[in-house]
Amino acid sequence: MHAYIGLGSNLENPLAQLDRAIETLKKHDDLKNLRVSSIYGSKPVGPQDQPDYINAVASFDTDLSPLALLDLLQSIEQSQRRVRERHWGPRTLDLDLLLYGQERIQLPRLNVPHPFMLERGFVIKPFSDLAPDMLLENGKTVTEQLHQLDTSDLVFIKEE
Ligand code: A4P
Ligand code: MG
Repeated sequence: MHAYIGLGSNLENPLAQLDRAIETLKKHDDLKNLRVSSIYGSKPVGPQDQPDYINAVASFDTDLSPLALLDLLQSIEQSQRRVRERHWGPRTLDLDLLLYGQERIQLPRLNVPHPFMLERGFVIKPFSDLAPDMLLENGKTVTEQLHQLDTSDLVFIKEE
């Protein structure tokens, strides 16, 4: 299955957090053909009294089931000592499963496609680096969706 994940960090040297997570993903035997977008900075969505974020999107092929993949993402978050304090609050590493092929998954632990991905410039912009012409669930291409969003606070940080 071809999967897309979102990576985010706003604590404890965010660039190093993302680089470390990407290295872990690259080395993992169950993930093949890993591709990573550029990294972008943005203002926090949600509570404003927290540092700015950096975000990226990665894609890969995997035979892991959706829940096994979620377990893997959560174990990587844990290994980078993510502090889970409050909803939408600051974090050392956030890994969200955005898409798992075309599947729609509604489980207590897992909602795919990620419920907020279409509204978030910090997801759709890096997504458009990897798959600009891909059709989203609303029938728009990633590029068309990007043009609907306010991305004025997004800054390019670096190419992976
Ligand atoms: N879960 C359900 N669906 C998924 C999925 N598709 N991928 C469950 C990953 N996890 C999923 O997530 C809580 C639970 O969601 C997990 O245990 C999993 O079983 P969490 O990451 O532990 O908790 P959270 O922080 O309360 O919420 P959430 O929904 O992950 O927050 P978001 O949506 O990730 O928002 N602003 C900017 N600029 N950039 C950001 O990256 N991120 C957030 C966090 C807020 N503002 C931001 C950013
Ligand atoms: Mg999350």
